Amino acid sequence: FDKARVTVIFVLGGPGAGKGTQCEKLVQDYGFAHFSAGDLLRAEQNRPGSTFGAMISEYIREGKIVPMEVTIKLLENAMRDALLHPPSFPEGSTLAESWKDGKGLFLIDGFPRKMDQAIKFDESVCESSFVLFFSTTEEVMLERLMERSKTSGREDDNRESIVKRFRTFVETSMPVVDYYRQRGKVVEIEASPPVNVVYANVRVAIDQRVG
Ligand code: UP5
Ligand code: MG
Repeated sequence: FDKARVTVIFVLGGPGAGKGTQCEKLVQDYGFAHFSAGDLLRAEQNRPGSTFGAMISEYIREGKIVPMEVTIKLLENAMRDALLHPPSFPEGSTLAESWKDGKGLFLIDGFPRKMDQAIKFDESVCESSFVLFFSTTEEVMLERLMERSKTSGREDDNRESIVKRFRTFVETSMPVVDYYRQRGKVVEIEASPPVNVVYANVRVAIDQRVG
């Protein structure tokens, strides 16, 4: 992707930290296209005719990272499609206009979460402007995910999978956050407070860096 035409913000944080919740709000208020790597993988898993369905399902239940080729391809396709057919946004989304000039604004949620993905995406797709990193405790995340499990239907919202997801996050995904932190790219947001308090801090970070 032409760096002048796309702005990419990576949204990272542990399982249940609130990445998806905060991204939804940013989509409404600013006019970002939001792509959750996990959502794209779940859609691919359920797509009739997909050759990856069983593999993805197995990885997600085990809390492991799906081989990067699959995830990067899904993200690239989604981004390309959004540039060709810009999403529509509510009246007043402050940055929505830029899509009309052929510019794309992307929130990439839950990716990259392994070093190989980070390096490959930066090299072959696009470098991110910065990383929004939501940090909170496992206690908070566990409580949120157990509550969500009552209605989410996600096959990884059970205690056994959640513990595995936490382990992968610490061992495999935190090194990615640290890698970007060393490059001065990480904006860390305390994610334990109520949604709107977290969001107020997110807005400050976005307003300072995008627009
Ligand atoms: N909630 C949110 N914010 C709250 C707040 N401030 N106060 C109180 N409650 C709050 O939120 C979780 C729940 O908490 C919701 O019920 C919400 O209302 C509440 P959500 O916004 O959904 O959190 P999020 O961080 O998005 O949690 P999610 O479960 O989606 O994170 P994961 O990172 O675990 O899941 P993801 O979908 O990104 O990935 C799933 C799996 O896909 C991975 O484990 C992996 O196996 C695979 N994957 C890959 O292989 N490669 C990738 O690149 C990406 C994923
Ligand atoms: Mg999510």
